[in-house]
Amino acid sequence: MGLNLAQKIIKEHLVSGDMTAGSEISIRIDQTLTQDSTGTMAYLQFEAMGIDRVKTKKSVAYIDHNTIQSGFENADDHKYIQTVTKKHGIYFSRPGNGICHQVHLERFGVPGMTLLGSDSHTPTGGGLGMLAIGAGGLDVAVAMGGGAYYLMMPKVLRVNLTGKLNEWVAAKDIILEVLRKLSVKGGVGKVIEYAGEGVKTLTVPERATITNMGAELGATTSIFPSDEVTKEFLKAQGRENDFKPLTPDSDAIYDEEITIDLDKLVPLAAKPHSPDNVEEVSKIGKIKVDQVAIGSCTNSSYLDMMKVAKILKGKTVAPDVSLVIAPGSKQVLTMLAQNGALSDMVAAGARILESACGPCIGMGQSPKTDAVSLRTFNRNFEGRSGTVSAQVYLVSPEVAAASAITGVLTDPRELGEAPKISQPSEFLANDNMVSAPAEEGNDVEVVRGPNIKPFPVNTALKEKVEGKVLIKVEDNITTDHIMPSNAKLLPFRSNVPYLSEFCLTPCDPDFPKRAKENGGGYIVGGSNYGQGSSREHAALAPLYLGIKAVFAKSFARIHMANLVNSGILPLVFKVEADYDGISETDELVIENAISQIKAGNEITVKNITKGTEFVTILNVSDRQKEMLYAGGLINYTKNSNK
Ligand code: MIC
Ligand code: SF4
Repeated sequence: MGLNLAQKIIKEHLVSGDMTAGSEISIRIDQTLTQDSTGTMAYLQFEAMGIDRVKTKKSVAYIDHNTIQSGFENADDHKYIQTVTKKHGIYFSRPGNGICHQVHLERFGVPGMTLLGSDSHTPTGGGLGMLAIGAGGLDVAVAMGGGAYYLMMPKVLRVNLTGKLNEWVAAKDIILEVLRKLSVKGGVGKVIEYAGEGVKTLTVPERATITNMGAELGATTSIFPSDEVTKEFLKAQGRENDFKPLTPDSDAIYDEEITIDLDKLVPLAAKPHSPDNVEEVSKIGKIKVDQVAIGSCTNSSYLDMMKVAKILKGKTVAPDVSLVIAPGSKQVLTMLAQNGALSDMVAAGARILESACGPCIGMGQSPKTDAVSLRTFNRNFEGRSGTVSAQVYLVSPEVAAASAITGVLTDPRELGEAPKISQPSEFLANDNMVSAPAEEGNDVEVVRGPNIKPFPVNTALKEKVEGKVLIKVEDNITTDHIMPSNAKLLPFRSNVPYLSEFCLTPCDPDFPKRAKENGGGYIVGGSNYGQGSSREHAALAPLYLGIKAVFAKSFARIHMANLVNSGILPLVFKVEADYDGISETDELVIENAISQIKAGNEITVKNITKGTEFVTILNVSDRQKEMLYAGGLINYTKNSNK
C-alpha cells in the first residue's frame, strides 16, 4: 500500500507507536523554532531540564512578537533569550530580522525534515515540504533536549487542486475556500496534504500562505510536495543543497479528499469574527474601510509586497483609511528598499512598520472604535486587534491594497489588469542578523531581568478532586479569550502570576478574582475549546489560579496537550447535553479520580449542587495519564529520571 507524503515523513522519523490514525506515536524532531512571546517560557523550561546543549539539527530563537518596548520587560526577555540561546546551542534571530515563519521558510526550512515550533503557525514550513508542527513551549523544550514529540497519528486529508488561479485571485483565497468548506474544526486530527495539477502553479511563498492558515482549520499540520518549484525557491535563496524531491506514492491512500478548482475561485474575505466565516468580496459589498493592515506570517513575502507596491504605485491611500504595511523579513524589506517598491508604498501614504508580528497580535495599530479593518493576517477573533468593537476582515494582499486606495472593500478585479510579479532568480540572502551560539556555552552568563518570574508547577493528582464551576463559556473559545495578548499583556509572558489576573477576562472580568476566592475550581467550555494559538500560558495561568479540570464538548489539539502538560484534566462530555445541566458555582466532585483514570477513559463526575451525575471522556494516551497522575510533564520527567 502506497504512502502519502505526511506518512512518508512520519515513517522516517517514527520513534514509537504504529501509524494507525488516532493512536499515539512519537517522532524525532530535526529542527525547532521559538519566538519571543512563547520562547521565554520554553527556555526557562529547557533550563529546568538541566541539559547543556540542544540535540536537534538546528534550533532557532526568533524575536518578532514583543517588539514594542514600552517598558523594560520586552528588552529583558530578549536579553534573556539572547544569552540563554548562546549558552545552549541555539541560533538567535535578532529583532528586526523578521517574523519567525517567514524567515525560517527563507533561510532554514528543509524539505522532508520535521520542525516543531512554539507557535501555532509553524506549519508555514509545510510550504517547503516539511512536516512542521506547532506545540506548547514545554514540548519544544523537550524536543530541543533530544526528546521525541508525542502526538496522535493524524488522518490525512488530500486537497486536490485543479486548474490555475485567475488574475487577482490569490493563495489566500485558496485557504479561505478550504476554511469555508471545512470550518475551524474541520482539520482537527488531520494533516492537510495538497496535491494535483494546481500545485505546480503555486510558488513556495504562496504554498506557505496556505499551510500557514491551515492552523485555522485546527489541523495538526499542512504540507505540499517538494518539487521543481521548491528547488527553484531554495536555489534563489542560495540553498539548493537543501533541496530534496518529495512526492506521495502514486498509489497513496488518503482518509478524505476534497477538490478545489482554482479556475473557479474569486476574491474572498473572512468576515468578523472567525476565519471560516467566508464570503465572496463582491457579495459583501462596498463597505467603508477605516484601516488596512498588510503583513503577518501569512502574507508578508516578497511576492506579496511587490504586488501591493504595484497596486499602490502612483496612487494615494483614501483619506479615511490608515494603511500599515509590515514586510515579513529583513530580506523582503531590503529587497523592496533596493528596487524602489518601498518608496512607492511610502509615496502612496503607507505607514511602514518593522518586520515583526505587530498589529496581528495587537502590538500597536489597534483600530478605532467600531472600525472596519481589512487585514492580510490569519486570525480575526473578536478583540484580537486590541479593539473589542472592531470588525476585522481577513483578505488577500490584492484586496487589501485595492481597498486602501478606494476606501471601501473592493474586489480587485475592478482595477483592470493585475500586476505581474515573478519570483526573483536570486533573493538577497544575508544572515548577518542571526547570531550563532557559542562553541562552548559554559562561560556564557544568562541574564535574567526582574520581569522573569518562576513558572507554576502542579502537584500530583489526588483521588478526590473537588471544587466549584468558576465559569461557563460557549463554543469556539480561543486562547485569545483564555489568555489575551496585546500590547499591555505581551510584555508579561514570563510573569504568569501577573498574567493570571487577566485570564478569561474577555469572557468574564471577575473570573480571576473568583478563582482565587474559591481556591481554584473548574472551567466549563463548549466545543473547540482553546482554538488558536499555541501559548501554554492559556494552561499555565489557569494552573496558577488553581484550575483542576476543564470540561468541554471538545478541545483544540495544542491547547489540550498544554493542559495535560500542566497537569489539568481535559474532560469531554460523553453526552453533549450534560453541558446544559451545569451552571456556574455548581459544586463538582470526581471521586476516586486516579482509580477511574487507571480503569479506562470514562470518568464519572458528581454534581453535588444539582444532585446529578454525568460521564466524561478522558481521551489521552497512557503516557499522558502518567503525566496527569504526576501533576504535569515537568513532574513526570523528574519522576522518570529518579
Ligand atoms: C498568535 O498568532 O496567536 C501567536 C501570538 O503567534 C501565538 C503564539 C503566542 O501566543 O505567543 C500562536 O499562534 O501560537
Ligand atoms: Fe506573529 Fe501573527 Fe503570525 Fe502569530 S499569526 S506568528 S502573531 S504574525
